[in-house]
Amino acid sequence: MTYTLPELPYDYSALEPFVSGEIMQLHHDKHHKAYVDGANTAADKLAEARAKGDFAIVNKLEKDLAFNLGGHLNHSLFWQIMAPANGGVPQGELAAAIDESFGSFDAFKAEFQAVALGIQGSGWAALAWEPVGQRLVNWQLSDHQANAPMAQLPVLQLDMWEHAFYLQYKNVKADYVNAWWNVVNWAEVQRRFAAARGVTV
Ligand code: MN3
Repeated sequence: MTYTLPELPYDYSALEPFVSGEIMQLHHDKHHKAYVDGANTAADKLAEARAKGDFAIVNKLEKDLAFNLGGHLNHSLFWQIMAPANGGVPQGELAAAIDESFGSFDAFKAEFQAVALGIQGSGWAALAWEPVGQRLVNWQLSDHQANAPMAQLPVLQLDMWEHAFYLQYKNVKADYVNAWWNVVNWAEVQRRFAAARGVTV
């Protein structure tokens, strides 16, 4: 199979003024595309290695695949869980699960924000359904793929790589995070949460 770059579900400028159209265009067309291409290259080279029975560089290829496929998956989710500003908040079962896991929506937001702002280097803040403990957990993802155990099911992710905000917010990450809450698509987060809760591992 070949990984492909998904279309953005809205115009580049749809998330303004919170995320600029210039950032969205570069982010989707250049950065996300590079991860799609990188995942395909790594997958192709792994297939070649299998065909030859030569696994001398399997260590490098597995790391390349994890990084680039991580980038592809993260960005594919990221576009979907954003939408033009609607000022919404979580509803129903998602709101109840957030309350149960974190105490309150405000407590969740404060923790998620601290997770995002505390990332050293490049990474993501991720709210995921933890299917073993049956609860929601905030993870601090290093790069695209490190610092979280397998089988976490992400329902909300925030890109904290500099390419996601620097053109607009420079080094003031807190302004980026504060602005971003305005474009969270809680209906999509709820849809993903409902699907994730049905998974057992
Ligand atoms: Mn990015």
